Amino acid sequence: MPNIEIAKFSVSYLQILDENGVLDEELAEKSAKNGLDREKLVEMYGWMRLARELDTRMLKLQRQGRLGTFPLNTGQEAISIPAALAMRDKDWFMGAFRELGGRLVRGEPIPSVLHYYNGFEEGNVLPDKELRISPTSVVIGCQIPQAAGLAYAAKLRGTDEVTVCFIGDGGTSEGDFHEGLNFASVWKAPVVYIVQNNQWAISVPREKQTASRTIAQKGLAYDMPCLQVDGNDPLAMHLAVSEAIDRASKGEGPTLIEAVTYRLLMHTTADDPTKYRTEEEEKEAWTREPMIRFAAYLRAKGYWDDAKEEALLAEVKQKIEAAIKEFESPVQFAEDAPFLHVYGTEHDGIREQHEEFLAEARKEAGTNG
Ligand SMILES: Cc1ncc(C[n+]2csc(CCOP(=O)(O)OP(=O)(O)O)c2C)c(N)n1
Ligand SMILES: [Mg+2]
Repeated sequence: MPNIEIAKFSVSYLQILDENGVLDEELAEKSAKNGLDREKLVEMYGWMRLARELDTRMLKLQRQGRLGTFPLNTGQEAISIPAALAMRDKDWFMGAFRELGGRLVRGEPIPSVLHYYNGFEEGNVLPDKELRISPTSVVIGCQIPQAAGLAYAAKLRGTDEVTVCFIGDGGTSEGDFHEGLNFASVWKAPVVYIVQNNQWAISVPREKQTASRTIAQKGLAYDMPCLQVDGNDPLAMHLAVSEAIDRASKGEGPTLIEAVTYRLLMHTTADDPTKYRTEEEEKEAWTREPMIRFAAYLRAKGYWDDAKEEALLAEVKQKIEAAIKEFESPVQFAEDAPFLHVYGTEHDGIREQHEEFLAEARKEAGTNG
């Protein structure tokens, strides 16, 4: 029997700014033409600094008993922030739970973030629906087919709106991942899937997660453009996401981007990574984190200096403290509020559960009516 090659595949890797702040000039030019001028670069660095400081401050609040459990974002700022900056206002941001920076860029208020992680679902009720940010998806993978559906609906309505959906490396082992990608590809749904491959799914390391050499190649099975990107390089992420959004908005369908990064801190505040990984591994990862190389690059370009850093830090800290003050001032969320906002339209099931909940609450309060 003849052995005829019927298909050949390859996966490419994109990096523009390496860990030493050294640039690929040709690609950098492409990135500048794509909108990353001096002003946009400095803006991006500002968002990254805000996200890093907020993460650090939230960890302290949690340790002081002033905030509930939350997932740490430190080290992953160069993924959701450039992605959100590459998005247009009309696009949809569909997060998992490790996209703090991107949410801030899209306009999610810091007090909303804090309320959510303090156990109030109301943190997901954003003051402005037009922000087009989905609620946090704690159920791993559930947002993947939802993103395909949302994108397909936008297409059916005749818009050119694109959905940008985030997933963790662990999320790619869920059935939802394959169902979502399959649907998106068959129906050419305008969606960009970004896998934040941070090497860990709580205590499960990347090599136990999948035997695939790359996570990007999982898109090949669905004949979807796919690539691996240095997820610690904000320039590369911005370019990759911009191009994918462009393709999707022109009706050319979905893209899968594997953003390679590292979860520098614990999974959530309830986790202790010293139980399952070494200090050496963490130390090595810190040498590749995104803020140091980005600052070095901006300084080399003459866009950044100590005085600017100091001023930015003061501004960011002030913003965070003001948000904490707002978050900690008395607020009354109605105990039945989730029944009113989780679904966009009322339906019998929810109405029934709502009534049951109110009856139970009245009984507990001893008022019985
Ligand atoms: C369906 C489901 N199964 C299990 C969990 C428990 N869980 C929460 S986070 C997590 C690991 C997720 O890892 P990954 O997708 O790599 O995202 P990361 O936390 O690294 O950002 C697991 C298993 C869950 N939330 N949902
Ligand atoms: Mg992970």
